[in-house]
Amino acid sequence: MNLIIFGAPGSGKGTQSERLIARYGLHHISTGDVLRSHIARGTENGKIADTYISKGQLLPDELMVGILADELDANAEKVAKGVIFDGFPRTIPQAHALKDLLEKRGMKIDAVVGLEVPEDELIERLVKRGIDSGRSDDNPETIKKRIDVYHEQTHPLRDFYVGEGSYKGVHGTGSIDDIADRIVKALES
Ligand code: B4P
Repeated sequence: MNLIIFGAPGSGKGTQSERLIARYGLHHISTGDVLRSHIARGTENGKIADTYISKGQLLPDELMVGILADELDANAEKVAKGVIFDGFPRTIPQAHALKDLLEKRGMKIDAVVGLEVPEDELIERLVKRGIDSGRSDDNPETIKKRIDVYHEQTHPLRDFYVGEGSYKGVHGTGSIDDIADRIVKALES
């Protein structure tokens, strides 16, 4: 099974990915984590990523797709057993690129889990995390920018995947356990 976990910043993608990995044994690719690892190691891509992330902007599609392709190649064996994509795709061109990258590997996306959370709760969660996350993008000004970018560039993917017949919207507020149960029900229904 190959899944995309989709939602606004702070919708709980990372949190619920952990539950799905534990249940289905999927390989986790979080593009946010991949980029933060590049930044921590001081790679060329990390230096570029840092300039976008700290402003709450998305990396250019071409660069991001190249980084994702490297990640798929570096973990080919695990990837073949099933993947959860967390934070990718974030634009329509990235969705097309993902389709091509997977087709070349004899794979496809089976479901897109969309975590639906009201904006005031997103802001509250990220401001709370920012108190001790040390992340350059968890401050009120950048959080607002990230949510604006989500509405402009990422939210249109919801209709794209509804059109593909793979979108499963899940109410993303309440306890982490309750949301995990809703996701499993949506996937297994
Ligand atoms: P990400 O790391 O993906 O950042 P994010 O969208 O904010 O998601 P994150 O994983 O942090 O939060 P989550 O929803 O899990 O990306 C960071 C940056 O990298 C982007 O802004 C962009 O610049 C760049 N980037 C990444 N991918 C890219 C791409 N494809 N193209 C271009 N650029 C890209 O929320 C977690 C928070 O909510 C936690 O604090 C958690 O404790 C809390 N939470 C979760 N569930 C909860 C619940 N039920 N109740 C209360 N709190 C809850």
